[in-house]
Amino acid sequence: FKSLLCFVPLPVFILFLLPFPYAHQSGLLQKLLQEDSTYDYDLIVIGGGSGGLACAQEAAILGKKVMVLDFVVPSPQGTSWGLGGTCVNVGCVPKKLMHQAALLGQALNDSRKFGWEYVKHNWETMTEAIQNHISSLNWGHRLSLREKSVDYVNSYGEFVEHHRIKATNRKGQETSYTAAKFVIATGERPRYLGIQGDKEYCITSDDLFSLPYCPGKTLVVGASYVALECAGVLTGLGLDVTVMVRSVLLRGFDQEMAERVGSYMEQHGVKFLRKFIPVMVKQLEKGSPGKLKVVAKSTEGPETIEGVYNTVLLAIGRDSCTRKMGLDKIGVKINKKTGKIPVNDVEQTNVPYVYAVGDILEGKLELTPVAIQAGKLLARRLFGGCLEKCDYINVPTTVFTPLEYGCCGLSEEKAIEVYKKENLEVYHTFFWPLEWTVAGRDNNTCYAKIICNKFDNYRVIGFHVLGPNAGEVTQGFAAAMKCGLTKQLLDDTIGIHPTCGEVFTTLEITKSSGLDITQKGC
Ligand code: FAD
Ligand code: NA7
Repeated sequence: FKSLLCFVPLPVFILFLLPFPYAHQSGLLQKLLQEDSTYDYDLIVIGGGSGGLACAQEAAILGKKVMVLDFVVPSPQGTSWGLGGTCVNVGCVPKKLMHQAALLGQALNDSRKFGWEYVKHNWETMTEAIQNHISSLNWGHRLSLREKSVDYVNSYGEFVEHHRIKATNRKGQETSYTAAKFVIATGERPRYLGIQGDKEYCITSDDLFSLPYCPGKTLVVGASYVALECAGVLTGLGLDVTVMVRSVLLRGFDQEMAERVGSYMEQHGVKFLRKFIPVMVKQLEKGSPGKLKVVAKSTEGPETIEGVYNTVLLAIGRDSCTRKMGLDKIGVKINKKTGKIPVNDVEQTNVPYVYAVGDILEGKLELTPVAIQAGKLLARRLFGGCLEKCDYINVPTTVFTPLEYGCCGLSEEKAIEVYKKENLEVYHTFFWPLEWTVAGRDNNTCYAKIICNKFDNYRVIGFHVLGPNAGEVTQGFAAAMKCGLTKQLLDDTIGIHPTCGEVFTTLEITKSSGLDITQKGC
């Protein structure tokens, strides 16, 4: 029975047998049900991050016997952390708190115009406060699992045979557990360049937020959102920061917006080295921070350059944690190149009793709320009789660069690719937040853009905003887009004055008209 059950989920198998009275009379059905209950757990979740914790807790609320395994392999620099996964420990939470520290620096600058005196920043005070907050979140997660009777095991999970995993703890002790169903939610870890000196001397976002000393003059390698956010934070804290860009900024995002993000950063102190990649990192001096020499080569020709930095931060992408967990032993398919796991629309892998959520999914968004939603709904479908699937369309997100960029729906490039340029109308404008006027901050920098499908009642299919609190602004409009937001509905909405969000209720100028969008006043 066990080998059969590896390929056909039990409920489906039982349904299939129901019309056969023999199955019932002979006790076959009962045996199958007993087989299911002979596992240690109804569900084992591997990975205690955003997706895994959400799924495990929901399954426990629905009365199931659940275990979560979470284990952090220390970074090459030796950094490690507690329960909660990337977002809580080395992602969204410390990143947004450091972004806030940088914004406060900007506000302090502004405040001088309003009569306040300047104060200095202290890296250690900031990281200590942030790490204390993270510890409280780690503790909160443990408590929450205990309250819901979810067994939490701080061990590395690895499949050894069908329905069975081996859990290895920090001391190397191994225990084995079985479950009827498994959810893989192991997330990703930062990638390294594979050049001389990278693992020895470079740090990643895994190390930055708990770095015990101020990183000093920093080279950030990579140009995606993690790279630009980290570069923005460090510049905002007063450090000398250079970003080494291999090709474009924010690949996958609207490129007009990406360039606007970059040019604001450039105007506010971030240096960009475009079309270069590092080929060697050499230590010149030890220390906290020490001194590193970086040799880089052009992506367009034979030119090489050198630079000396205190810290080199790699943000060149993340690798899925799927290759060292015995997935081959039970036949779960992964994309050999990316390590991502393909799933169907109910987050089921090719092995029916094994599911996956979060960053490791192929072709899905890598965001905490997406992982949480997918994990929660998966548990409800598996154990609560619910049918709702995770909707991966029109997911809003925000890049927390010094000037925040929020978006929902399609980039202009993608919209043109899908709908063709002639079927679209793009409305846009610059805007000047009132708070920026007295502070003397740049006019004609904040920017709003919507992309509408002319042949679907001018439905808004892309929403983009570059400005203060873009995350807060975007969230509400994302809900409106879920409800089918059109240009007319935006025009019919009365704005809140004076805010940044109100700009979307008064958009008049189309991009195709070529009319001037610069602002003369607030
Ligand atoms: P994770 O949260 O990564 O959790 C996976 C857990 O599984 C980890 O604890 C890992 O150690 C553990 N694990 C791995 N393998 C095993 C194993 N074999 N056995 C046991 N445990 C294992 N998202 C946003 O929505 N907003 C943001 O602002 C944002 N900012 C980010 C900033 C940075 C710097 C980074 C790196 C990410 C950011 N993200 C943000 C993305 C967000 O953190 C991820 O999308 C989210 O954490 C994914 O959740 P997950 O459950 O897939 O995996
Ligand atoms: P991404 O989104 O995968 O982007 C990687 C960035 O690093 C991107 O700008 C790449 O440039 C650049 N890159 C990749 N390899 C190299 C090398 N070898 N040298 C120089 N630059 C390189 O990674 P992130 O870490 O920012 O984010 C990944 C996920 O983590 C994200 O979705 C969140 O969930 C958190 P390219 O454009 O390819 O030329």
